[in-house]
Amino acid sequence: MTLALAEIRTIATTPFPDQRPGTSGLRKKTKVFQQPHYLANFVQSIFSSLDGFEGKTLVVGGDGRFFNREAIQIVIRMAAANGFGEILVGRGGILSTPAASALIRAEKAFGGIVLSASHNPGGPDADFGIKYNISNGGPAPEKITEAIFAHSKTIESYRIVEAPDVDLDALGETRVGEAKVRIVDPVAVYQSLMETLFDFPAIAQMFRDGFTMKFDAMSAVTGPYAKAILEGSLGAAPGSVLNGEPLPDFGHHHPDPNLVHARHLYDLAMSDAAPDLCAASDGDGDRNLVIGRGQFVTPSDSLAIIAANAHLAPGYKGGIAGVARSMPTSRAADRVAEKLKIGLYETPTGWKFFGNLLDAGKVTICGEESAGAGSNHVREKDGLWAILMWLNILAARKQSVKDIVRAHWAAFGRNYYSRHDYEEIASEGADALIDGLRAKLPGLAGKNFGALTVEAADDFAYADPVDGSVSKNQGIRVLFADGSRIVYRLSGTGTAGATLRVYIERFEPDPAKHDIETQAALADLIAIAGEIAEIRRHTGRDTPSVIT
Ligand code: G16
Repeated sequence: MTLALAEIRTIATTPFPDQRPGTSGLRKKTKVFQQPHYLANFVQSIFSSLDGFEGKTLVVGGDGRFFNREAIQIVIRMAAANGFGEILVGRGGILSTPAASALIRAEKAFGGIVLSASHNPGGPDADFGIKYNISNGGPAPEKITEAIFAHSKTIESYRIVEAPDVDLDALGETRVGEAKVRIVDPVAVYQSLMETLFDFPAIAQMFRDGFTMKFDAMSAVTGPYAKAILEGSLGAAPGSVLNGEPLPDFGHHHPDPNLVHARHLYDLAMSDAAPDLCAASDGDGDRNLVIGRGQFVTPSDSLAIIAANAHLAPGYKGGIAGVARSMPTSRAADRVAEKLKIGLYETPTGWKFFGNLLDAGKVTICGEESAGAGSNHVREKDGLWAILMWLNILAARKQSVKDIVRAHWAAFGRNYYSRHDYEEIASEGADALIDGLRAKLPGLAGKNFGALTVEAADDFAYADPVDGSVSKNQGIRVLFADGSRIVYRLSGTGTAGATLRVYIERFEPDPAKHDIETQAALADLIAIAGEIAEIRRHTGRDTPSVIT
């Protein structure tokens, strides 16, 4: 027996009952992950669900939040003990989610482990998370996440190498047990990929011509990427990147680039001092926020506008094969797909559902209402990619964000859209609300609510057109005869109680009616949404906690 093999220890453990991955991996309070064996049980359950990785490469990195470094040391030692041949780790334990996806693909790795709770706050009293990505660079599909959960319920032991901590800050190679551990630059591969997709010289020229922007990295993972690309390669003025240093507690902020947690950017964009573009990304770098001077762009509109203009970027100049959006995302993109005569796919919430469509070449661009957009360049949504795409479109069209959005609405109509979140409500009330809705579904069609008539109502189910797998119970849809829509679902990413999400949408073709304030434009539907689901009775809340 070699010395390395002798260092492998098998540790006895008992199952934790709560390790079922949600919308995007396992997310829990940090203190839950810090319990003895908790993280190790889940990591072993991942490895036990996989076949054929002996001697192959695993990519490991995270968003830099509290417990990131400790978790990475555990993952490295367990990956070595389980038989991976090489472990690639982003320097400092840093890899944004899209950069991890890019690295898995570029290195032809077997898969990757990303330590992140995304846009959830970080710190000892906040959240932590872990997810497994497969060899295409994308989140593990349900078949694998369910296998991981099954293993986690019966686990009796895990394997780990006895070894000192790896120096995560020194580029280069070392060994842990029999595995090679390579610490790599977390930015380089991602940056080169972006250079192949976008017209960097044209964007740089736009900055030289006086274009101004503020990008808020929210003290999370995108700081190093944004500084290298925006201020480095593209020549945005120094100071264009705000909060560019990843901090373990994200500077006590909530790294969610929405109108609540990035309110300061919205206020700046609406002020006299507004730069041409305000943008932000989230904890792990996969979400994006885009606000032009005087013009917020909803994620759903952003997806539609990107789809309509992607051909202006060199990486997409041949056109796009199709567009996919999550079911609750507005149907603005559908109108673009119709005009371009390309496929439009409606999937359940969760980026993992886009993987098969991208791999099969059915779609090029994907997006979600939850501030996510991306393309076939990786298999995750990608915050900086979306912002670079916008910069490319702005450089090519030589118009403002506001003019581009207005012109888009004039050409395609406007989908007024809003999401109302009721966060941290009691799980019993949330379940009762959804059960109550399901019970009402058969009787809703044909019912009138004010001037609106329900045309159809169902619980969304998705049959994957590539592998035929079926995912049921993916959100309650109430569809009205005028094309309006209300969707209800419970979030799969929260870590306390339940979060009810209500998605409300109304289509307005008339450009003369494109200037109504969103909540006012949706007021009748908002009231109907409360009435149908009896939101107040089930949640005890009069108003949502977050409106986006
Ligand atoms: C994750 C998923 C997204 C999903 C979002 C919201 O994003 O990757 O696909 O749309 O959560 O999910 P839910 O409505 O279930 O909370 P992220 O940025 O948190 O990884």
